[in-house]
Amino acid sequence: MSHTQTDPEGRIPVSPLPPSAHTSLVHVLEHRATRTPDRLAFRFLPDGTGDHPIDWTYRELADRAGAVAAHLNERGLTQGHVVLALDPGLDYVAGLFGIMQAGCTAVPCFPPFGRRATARFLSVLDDCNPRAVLTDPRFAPQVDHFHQQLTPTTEHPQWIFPEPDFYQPSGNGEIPLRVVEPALIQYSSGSTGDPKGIVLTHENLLSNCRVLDTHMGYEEDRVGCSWLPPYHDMGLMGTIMLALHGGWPLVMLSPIHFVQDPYRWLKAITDHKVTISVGPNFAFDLCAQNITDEELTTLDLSRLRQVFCGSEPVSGNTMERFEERFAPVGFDPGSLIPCYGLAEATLFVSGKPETADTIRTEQLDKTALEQGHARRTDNSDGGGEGAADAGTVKVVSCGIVADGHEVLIVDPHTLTPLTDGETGEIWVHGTSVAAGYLGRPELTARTFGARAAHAADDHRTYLRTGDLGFLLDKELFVTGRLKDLIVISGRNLHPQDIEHSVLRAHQDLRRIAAFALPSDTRDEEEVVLVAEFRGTAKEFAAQEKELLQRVTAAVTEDHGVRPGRIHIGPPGCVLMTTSGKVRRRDTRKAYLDGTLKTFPTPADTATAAA
Ligand code: 649
Repeated sequence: MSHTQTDPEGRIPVSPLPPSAHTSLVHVLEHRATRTPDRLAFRFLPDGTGDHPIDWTYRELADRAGAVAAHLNERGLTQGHVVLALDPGLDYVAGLFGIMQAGCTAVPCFPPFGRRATARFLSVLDDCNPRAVLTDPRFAPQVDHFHQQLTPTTEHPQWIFPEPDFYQPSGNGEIPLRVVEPALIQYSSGSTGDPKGIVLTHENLLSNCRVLDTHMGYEEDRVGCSWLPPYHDMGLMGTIMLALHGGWPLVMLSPIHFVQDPYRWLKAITDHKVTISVGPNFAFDLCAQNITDEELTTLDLSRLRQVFCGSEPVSGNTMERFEERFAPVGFDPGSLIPCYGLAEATLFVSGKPETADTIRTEQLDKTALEQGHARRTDNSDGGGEGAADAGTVKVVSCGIVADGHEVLIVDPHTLTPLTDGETGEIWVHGTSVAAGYLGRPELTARTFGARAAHAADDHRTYLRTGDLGFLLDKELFVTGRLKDLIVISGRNLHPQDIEHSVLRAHQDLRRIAAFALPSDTRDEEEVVLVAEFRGTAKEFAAQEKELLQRVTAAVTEDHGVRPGRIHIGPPGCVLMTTSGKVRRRDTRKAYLDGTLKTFPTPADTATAAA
């Protein structure tokens, strides 16, 4: 949650403080437009090359954002969600800050171009019920069609199709600056049918900028370059907001231009004397594989000092290939920064320390790692040496945790914190952690309000990332994703949460296993529960009906799903590991095979007695 002081209407008061002390990025923009109006803020390469760059200074950006804010306020939009579905470019940046400056909450979304993007766009509209949509005039003819496809309960938004004069300050009257919480709803890139809007406060956005600033250190001549889509955390909070906050220019090109020809990224870095950039692992592979010898001769990567690589597993081999391919044109391997983060934590969670010269890789025992233990097989020195042999795996460190933030590695079943080198779920605490998911209190409580077990002195709540990893000498290694075992109607349910509800339903229920099975009657999965009852067969028979009712009520109430089947049996019916963890998959298998322990039925008893 935000720690920012707001007035009763949720507005943040305007302040004349320097950027480090500002309460929103809109204030930072205003500050820069006043102090350094003529400095270059953003440069966009409309055709992906250096031929026709468009430059905006801080003053120009602030004027255009102010014009957007004034237009919105004139239309009665002084709060509420405004979907921002413009194409990548400078107008998008003006739209972003203009929406926030108007007092509204920005909801960035890919424009509704093509079937998948349109489906996604409509599901975002249904989920956040925006008061307005800011998108390109070419979509104007489709508005009726869009409205027909929205669910009936979604109010029709105002559609705003900016023509070029939209961004021109009208010059009459005050430009509003009324910043209201929350700042932004970030839709995670997950499934279209189940969009989850992550609610970010102004403090979340600033916090992420501050920790990245601290991590990166100060550089006099910093220039950034990004081709990432501006609709998601990495291209939005990681580049546009970070550049504005830090006061250095950002050169932007469209993701389409990058994918068409990855050379354009490295050429932009060369031409615009770029010192910092970012991309997912695949981008480094594309460049290492596709850039021709002839193109290579036109590149100079010697000014690059920081290149972040995150958002998917970082491959040591990819990094090596990139280093080798571009060393002849001045690329310094020390500039690569493997990093980890997620939109639920605004963006950045960890990255290679500024002081490290090389990427740190560890050669680990494969079998041990599969069992959750990071065991070195040699004296890996972080040099990124050749391919690992069959029994080992090479993992790349995602560096140290963001300043002021905590990462816990937790056994996802017992919720007990694990020690260095043990694999578990990655939990994060800190000011960058978002307020929650829009309109989903239970999911928010489960995901953002976790507490560790057996950690009496730790009263913090944590974000459960759903990722698996381990810490080694204070560095974070990400090893995979914790499979959400129960998926019902597009919802991911953690079995341990359901089991917890069952435990609380009745004092004589002890071990529980929850898992999903296809429903017999409906075309979807359902929750199946196996629970141990601490009592005799006779006691069970007397209480069976009440037990079933209580369990059903507790699970339905806590999780919004009604268990499809419940098996209550004697001790031993839930299969456990020797260390006391529930073996859900094995219990599920035994359930299907009909080999679970059961209480004898009255008929069994009668037969036995005969
Ligand atoms: C992850 C974002 C975080 C993400 C980025 C720091 C110009 C140039 C550079 C610049 C500024 C201007 O994927 C990246 C750190 C950027 C600084 C840029 O500075 N978010 S997400 O919500 O879409 O997905 C999160 C999930 O992705 C996976 C995890 O499953 C995570 O839950 N993920 C990784 N998996 C494996 N290894 C990693 N390193 C991962 N990072 C994210």
